[in-house]
Amino acid sequence: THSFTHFPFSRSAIGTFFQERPLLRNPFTQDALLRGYLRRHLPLQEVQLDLTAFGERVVCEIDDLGRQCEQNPPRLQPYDAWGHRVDRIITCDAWTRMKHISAQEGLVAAGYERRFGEWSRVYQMSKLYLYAPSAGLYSCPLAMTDGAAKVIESLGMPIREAFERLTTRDEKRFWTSGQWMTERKGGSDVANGTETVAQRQEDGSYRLYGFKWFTSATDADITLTLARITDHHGNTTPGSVGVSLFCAEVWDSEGRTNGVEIQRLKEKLGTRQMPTAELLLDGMRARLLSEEGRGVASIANMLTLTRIHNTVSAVAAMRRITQLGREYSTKRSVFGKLLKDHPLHVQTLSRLEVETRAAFLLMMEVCRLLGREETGAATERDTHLLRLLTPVAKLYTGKQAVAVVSEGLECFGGQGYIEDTGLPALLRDAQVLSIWEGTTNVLSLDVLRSISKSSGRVLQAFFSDVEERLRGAGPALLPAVQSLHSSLSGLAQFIQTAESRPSESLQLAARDLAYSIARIYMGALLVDHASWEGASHPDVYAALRWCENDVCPVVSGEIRGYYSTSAVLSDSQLVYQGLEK
Ligand code: UCC
Ligand code: FAD
Repeated sequence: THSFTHFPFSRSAIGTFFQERPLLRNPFTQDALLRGYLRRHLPLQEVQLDLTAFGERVVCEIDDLGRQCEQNPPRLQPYDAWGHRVDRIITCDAWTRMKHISAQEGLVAAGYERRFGEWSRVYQMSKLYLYAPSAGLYSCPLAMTDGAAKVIESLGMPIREAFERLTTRDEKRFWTSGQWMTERKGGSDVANGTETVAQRQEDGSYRLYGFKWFTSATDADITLTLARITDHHGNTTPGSVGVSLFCAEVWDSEGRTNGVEIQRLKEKLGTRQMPTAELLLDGMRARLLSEEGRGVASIANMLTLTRIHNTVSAVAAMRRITQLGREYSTKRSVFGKLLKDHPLHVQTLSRLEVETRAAFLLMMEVCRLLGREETGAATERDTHLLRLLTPVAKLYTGKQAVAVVSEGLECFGGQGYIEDTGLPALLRDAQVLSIWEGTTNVLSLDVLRSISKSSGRVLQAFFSDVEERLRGAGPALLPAVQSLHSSLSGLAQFIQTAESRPSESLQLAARDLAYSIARIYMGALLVDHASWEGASHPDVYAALRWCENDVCPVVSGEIRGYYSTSAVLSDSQLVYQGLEK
């Protein structure tokens, strides 16, 4: 029964019912799996306290700054009032605050201070995982900054000051880096796409001339970029062997660009919080970082880091939408009861939760392996697994994030589609995660590359690691273990035939193979986590649920003939039917 002192709507134009909003609560204290994972692997009070405090800062300060970045996107001022080129990128104060906070909180530094030894990357990435969905895409420059620091470190610190600035906690000294690889001819095919040339100067530096088609967070202090060194006659070497890696400062102390004209800022579906520009390099002064012709191989270290960051952002987006979705279900009442009391709605959330948990454990495993590699603790198997799982995690979670966030938005009904709830931005920003840093197909081919370059040792590492993880499982997990064992043997059979396949057929199978590796490994990690003595019933349930899916799609693809020559023809006829010549 309702009692009104007057009729609803009589004095007010908008009625009396207002839906309570879903509150962002401390993303660390609310995250049972993250807490469980750290209890198991890094049970330090110091870590606990830092992440709790940081989670609080995300809620009370950072989330609002992230929204401000979305509402005040960057602008380009190409000229001053008198017609002089100024090439200024104007960003909002919140974006600058994000830079300061990132330094203070050591969001890059923690990876290099190595305070927690081989667990330092797990600690750093846990923090970034809490930060990313509220960061207004500041997670992007941090990814590239981390990648640049890694490259510089791995090349023996040729530019010590830059390394020190990229990894400092001092906000006044902190630098970020860009990663300019993509040109108009190709972002995936860098070896053929790179047209930028580098002319050697008398002092040993270079000047770069070319056009960079996508440069994100262009307000960065320095950048790593690729170019072809010209010989005395101005000629360059085509292909990958002609590409070298350079480092350049983007601005001088007066804020003028270093031989760069900013052509325009891109108008993007998402990631609107940060500038992404097209740049004409017109004599940009740069320093050669790699050996001549080793540019692609040398930037691979950066790609490893940025792909891991991409994975962290993808999983973080899934976790954010599931946290907000379940929160909302305790506040929204429909058909006479709260959403949380509608089992079908809870089943929907539960499916998202399983996806998020599997993705989380894969992300953490890659971070753990990275930390081990960087502290000399990695076994040969760890190194192979890191090489394999980096592209696998990036390609799988990038896609998964879009699906989970999209379903997650639906959990808010119409409100999920409303801009100023902040929810739609999560979906927009997730869509890029499968495109940049290597598209799904390009990374699937990178998985093949990692396998073939190691003469099968990468796969051996994978099989033995999965088997080891399944060995410790208790009886409650038996159906999951059986499903994974049968998938493993299906995968092994597929791989046995791989050597005799034409390369086109292998390429056709690459995506399904990468998905199979991802799903099997995620299953093994879920089983492993659920077998830990501190595991809970939901941990076991998540493992069982995950393994009920088809975790090895490459086997079903093979049975259906997806990778045969006739499939190539049929796919082509299907796709191009009706296309006018
Ligand atoms: O998109 C970008 C920035 C976005 C903003 C940052 C966001 C970060 C996340 C934030 C979250 C919010 S930057 C652009 C990213 N671009 C790409 O990822 C390029 C995609 N294309 C590829 O990945 C290709 O596979 C290439 C370009 C890396 C290689 O193609 P090729 O030319 O066919 O390569 P090759 O000839 O097979 O390889 C050349 C060398 C080989 O070494 P050597 O010469 O010793 O045999 C390869 O083994 O590079 C080595 N290599 C690798 N090494 C290639 N890929 C790798 C790898 N992944 N790891 C180790
Ligand atoms: P293409 O290579 O033309 O790909 C087109 C399609 O072909 C894709 O679906 C791809 O999967 C498929 N494909 C390509 N090769 C193969 C193959 N061999 N087999 C099967 N399929 C294939 N780049 C930078 O260097 N620095 C940046 O800071 C940066 N920021 C970005 C920001 C945003 C918002 C976006 C959207 C992009 C950014 N990029 C940046 C560029 C990005 O890395 C490239 O767009 C991406 O790598 C793909 O390259 P491409 O656009 O040339 O696509």
